[in-house]
Amino acid sequence: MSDRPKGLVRWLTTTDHKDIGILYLVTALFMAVFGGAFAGLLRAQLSAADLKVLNPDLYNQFLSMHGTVMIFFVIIPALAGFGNYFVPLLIGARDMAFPKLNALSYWLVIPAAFLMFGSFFVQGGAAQAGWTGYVPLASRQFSGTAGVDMWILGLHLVGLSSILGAINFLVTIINMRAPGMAYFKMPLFVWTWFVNATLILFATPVLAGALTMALTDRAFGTGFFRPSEGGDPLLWQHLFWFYSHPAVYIMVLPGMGIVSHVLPAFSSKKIFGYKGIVYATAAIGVIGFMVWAHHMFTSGIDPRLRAFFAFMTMVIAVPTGVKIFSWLATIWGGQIRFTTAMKFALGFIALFVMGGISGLTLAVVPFDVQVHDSYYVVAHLHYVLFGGSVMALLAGVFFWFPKMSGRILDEKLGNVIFWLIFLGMNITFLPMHWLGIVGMARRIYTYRPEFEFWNQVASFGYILLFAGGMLLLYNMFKTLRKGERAADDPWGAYPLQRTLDWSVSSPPPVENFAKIPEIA
Ligand code: HEM
Ligand SMILES: [Cu+2]
Repeated sequence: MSDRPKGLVRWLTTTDHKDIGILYLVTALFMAVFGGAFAGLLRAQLSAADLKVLNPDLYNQFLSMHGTVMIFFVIIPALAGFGNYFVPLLIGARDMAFPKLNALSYWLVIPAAFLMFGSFFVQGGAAQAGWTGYVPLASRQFSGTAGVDMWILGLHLVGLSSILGAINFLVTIINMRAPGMAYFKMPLFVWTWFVNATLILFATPVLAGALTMALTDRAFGTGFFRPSEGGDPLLWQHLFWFYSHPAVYIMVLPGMGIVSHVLPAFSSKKIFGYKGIVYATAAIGVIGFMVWAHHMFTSGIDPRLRAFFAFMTMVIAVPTGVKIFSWLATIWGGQIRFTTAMKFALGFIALFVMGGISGLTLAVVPFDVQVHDSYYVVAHLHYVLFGGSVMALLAGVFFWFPKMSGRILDEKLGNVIFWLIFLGMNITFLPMHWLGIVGMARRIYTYRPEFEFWNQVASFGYILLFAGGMLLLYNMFKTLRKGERAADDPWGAYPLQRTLDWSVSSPPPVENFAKIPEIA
């Protein structure tokens, strides 16, 4: 047990779910620095009309890579990091079901990242077809250089990583729960990963198939997406969004799980409506597969299909609403402690609700037709992804850092970080709703002068976000070196919640439990 290797060898050879969780999290943080820097370049170019910070080609490359990196290399791996670290702990297991497979899932991300970032240095540069890789833009005809091929292969690898990870999560959760932990006794973070892994298993292979078809169209002249060969570019959109809509839930469900631990812990109450949240999570998972064509309202699909997808998109607000009300009822009348984690969890609710409401407006076909491919969509997607996933992740960072490192992040700095990020996020993305409504197009490297004012505001917001991000990194380094030591249960969450993460030392020992706990 205690004879595991030290230093670099440990990290290169580890199969401990906690080490792998940390590897995922550190990788995601590292990628966030790049993804965030790309965003800074975009915002610099857009900080005034007719600037020449980036040329159009480079703008498109950074835009495509920013979206791809943030989604596939930041949010998804970070959630997998928390999942790897905490799912086994929370169900009272010693590790994931397949520890070596788990290590493989992590290590697949590294060559994928090399393919993505390496593509900037090949002839023609990185992919320019957006993170959605729409054909024919991503076809050989319009993107003939290697960038798109590397993008496809990189996504293949991260997709494989997620699929293997999902299998591991499912087998772990189904088979390795401690005696007495019935399904309806599982902590909510475990439930969200259970549903999430199922989503990944149904959705990600479809993406892999679509990517393979795009690759053979490009390399071997097949015609899946080429009308001249009897194919159809719309097929790409169907397959892509059949994955990517569920993917937005893949990116938010575990975040909701984190929030479902943080809110009760700092309200001194139990979560309100546990079973309702479980059913709502499952319902979101199912309905999430019936809404993908809301991304295709302007692509000429049958109006009756549009009506169906508009309706289903609105239906999904119901289980989401159930969760929001459960969270609000959880904090209602509680003794609230405004720790940094709690602030991020509350910020998550506020921003996610706003993203959800703009999503509802986009479900209204005539409105979507007006604002399609405008900044309104960019605003909406950032409220959901930044406001949803990233805020929840940051809540998780402040909540679980003591468990993982044995030290508590500086709360005074945490407060500043929260406000920089919360205000920065709103200052950056709120004005984009108005820009979109008045007609500023998405994915364009410059704009007409009348759009300048709100773009300047948005770019100013980036500076706040940047400062918040840097301060977070500083807080982590500082805390790791000489932060306050954490007790087993630094937040006093155990007596009421009884989740097993707080029942072991901080950080937990190898194999987590000296004796597998029995759940009463
Ligand atoms: C983890 C958080 C983030 C995620 C998941 C994310 C995701 C995305 C995605 C998918 C796109 C492509 C949008 C499109 O298809 O038109 C995009 C575009 C963009 N993002 Fe982000 N982003 C994040 C954070 C940020 C931040 C912090 C900023 C800057 C403050 C930012 C600024 C931009 C800009 C300027 C664009 C280009 C929009 C355009 O030209 O159409 N993003 N982001
Ligand atoms: Cu969608």
